[in-house]
Amino acid sequence: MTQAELSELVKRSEFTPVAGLSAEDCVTLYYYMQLTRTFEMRLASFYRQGKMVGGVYLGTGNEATSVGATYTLEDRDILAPTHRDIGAHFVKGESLRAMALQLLGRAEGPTGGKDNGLHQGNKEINTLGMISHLGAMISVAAGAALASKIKKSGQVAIHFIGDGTSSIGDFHEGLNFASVMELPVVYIIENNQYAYSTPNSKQYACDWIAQRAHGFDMPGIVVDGTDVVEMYRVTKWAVERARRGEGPALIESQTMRMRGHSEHDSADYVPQKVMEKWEDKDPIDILKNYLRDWGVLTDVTREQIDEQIESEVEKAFEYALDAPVPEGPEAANGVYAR
Ligand SMILES: Cc1ncc(C[n+]2csc(CCOP(=O)(O)OP(=O)(O)O)c2C)c(N)n1
Ligand SMILES: [Mg+2]
Repeated sequence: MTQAELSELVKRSEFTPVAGLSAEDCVTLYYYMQLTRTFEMRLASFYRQGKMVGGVYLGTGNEATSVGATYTLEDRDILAPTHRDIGAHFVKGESLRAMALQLLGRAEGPTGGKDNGLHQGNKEINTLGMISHLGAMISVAAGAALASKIKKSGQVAIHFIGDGTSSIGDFHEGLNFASVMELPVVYIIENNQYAYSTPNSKQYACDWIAQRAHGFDMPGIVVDGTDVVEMYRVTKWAVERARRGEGPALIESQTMRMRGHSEHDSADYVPQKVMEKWEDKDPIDILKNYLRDWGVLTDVTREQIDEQIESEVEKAFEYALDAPVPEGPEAANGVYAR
């Protein structure tokens, strides 16, 4: 849906902006979070139907983090997403069709059907393609911020990092470099409590990963990552600070990976009680309640948005499912093999 279409649906009520977000902004955030959930649930069923192969990593529970943080960016800014951030790609301007073609490995997709993960970047919207090696993009995001500083382009970069990824050496090297060079980059830890089957208690000994920021002499802030408004507010502060030339920041979003590591994983190692506790903090439900309590959207209007999202997602996948995969010889072009 376009911004104009969404704005039309906003209930004309007295609304005091929260965290600098207008009523229209709040509805747009809802649109992107619900779009992400709907799109990803289709992927989950495609995987079960054998229509998708390989790893299918969903961001269920991470929507407020990736959507809320990315919503702070200007068009010129740089997004370095990770494997839970389909929502961030959408906010930055990636089309549903391109994303559907990519994830179904179609020839017309951004990687020509050579890959079906979130490894695509898009120069038009300043999104960097990630690689799977955890931690490798931390220095790449710092490098993009260094280029911005040298060119005086005013661009800020944000990069998402998993809790498990924060244990990798590259994390310390990258954050140290960013701080020493006073780079305009904001690192966001998506602390979703698990790295595959490893719980946080086996990952780090400190209370918060954000505490490490002080060792690099940058701000370290812990945020309730199930609350999109909080996520936006804190990230906005860090992005504006970085744009003023005051250097990097580390934000730790506390949230939960509500599904397995990938769709093959039942996550039966997560205690039932832990999952139930987080189910009560579903980021989309929290925003729905805000919208209702603030008088911004009636439930009926919100359901209209949901229906519209269903049809947009349906259309994108209908196109992608009909689109061809790359032909034999072309499928091997540009692909490294032993
Ligand atoms: C260097 C490296 N080691 C291991 C892996 C395999 N691997 C991929 S994702 C993942 C878990 C990452 O956990 P986290 O950083 O917390 O992100 P999450 O998946 O929980 O969002 C692992 C171990 C990898 N891709 N790269
Ligand atoms: Mg994790």
